[in-house]
Amino acid sequence: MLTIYSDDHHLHHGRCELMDGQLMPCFEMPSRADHVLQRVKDRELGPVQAPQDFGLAPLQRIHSRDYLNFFKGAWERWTEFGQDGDLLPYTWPARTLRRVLPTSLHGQLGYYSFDGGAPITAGTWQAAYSAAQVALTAQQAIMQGANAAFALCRPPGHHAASDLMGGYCYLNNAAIAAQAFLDQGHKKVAILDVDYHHGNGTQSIFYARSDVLFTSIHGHPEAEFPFFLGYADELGEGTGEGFNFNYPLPAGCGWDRWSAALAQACQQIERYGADVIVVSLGVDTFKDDPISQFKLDSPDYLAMGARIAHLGKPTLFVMEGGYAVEEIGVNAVNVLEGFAESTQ
Ligand code: OKP
Ligand code: ZN
Repeated sequence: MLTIYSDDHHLHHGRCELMDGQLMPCFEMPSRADHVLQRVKDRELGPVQAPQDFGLAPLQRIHSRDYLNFFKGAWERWTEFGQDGDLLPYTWPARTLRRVLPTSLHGQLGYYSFDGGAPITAGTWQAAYSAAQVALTAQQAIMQGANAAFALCRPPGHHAASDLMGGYCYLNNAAIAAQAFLDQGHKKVAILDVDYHHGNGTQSIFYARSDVLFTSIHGHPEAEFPFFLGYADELGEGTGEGFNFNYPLPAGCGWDRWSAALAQACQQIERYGADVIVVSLGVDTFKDDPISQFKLDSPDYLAMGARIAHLGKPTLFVMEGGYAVEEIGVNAVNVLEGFAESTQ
């Protein structure tokens, strides 16, 4: 299987995040992608190629122009204040406040984010831009006939909405790739989000549309980030009604229960009749993940890949979360190897 990877992810290295009342080093760190790349090489999964540059146009299909401009220019505005620490938001237009766009940097940062978990550093725009190009380059390989490709994206993307960053995410790599498939002639794209966290950004982007089916298996939002989306009764709206399926699961969930939800999601994808599948591949469902509560073990990821292969469709894997850094490579590449072995 072809892997697309860019070293540019190293340009994004947030200093800290707020966790249980303490500032902790960011769980979303560069070594995550380094470990995945190393495992791809160790296992000789296939060639590793650098991304092409498709420019801003495919990003603008998903993200609003004002959001992209804000994100691109935010760091420079911050340095004009003589600052060089991470740029983090601290006020959001929650209930009772007005959703106006203030003129100040921090006002705008609150407007364009939904949490304080997405620090902007000097290289964050470039890293996120390159991650989107990684996804688009892997997407192109599938358009050109590959039955699968791996976009080794970092930072992740599935929490990013059309004009919101948050949850370590800035640009929605999976959504950008899904839209590219449609723009290049496909009619039906199914997204399968297996990350531990609900892909609220992806769901929101496609919620009113029937050309993208969104399915997600995740920690129940009653108890887990992102808390305010990802419930089972969210089925889509308007034209998109019946094209959104959430499978929230309780803490402690292991492979038996998780794989039963996967079977249901796959059933929806088969019923939908997708041309192509985009997998938001987070492996923070792992038993030793430091911020998650599921109990999947490394061999389970082989079975996950095999079940996805059974759908029999061209499949784009887009890297999302996974914070047990030592094991992230084994777990992510197990999904890809499980897939590859079942399609041979
Ligand atoms: C990103 B992805 C407090 C906890 C905030 C945010 C989780 C983002 C996960 N620091 N957690 O879905 O893996
Ligand atoms: Zn996650």
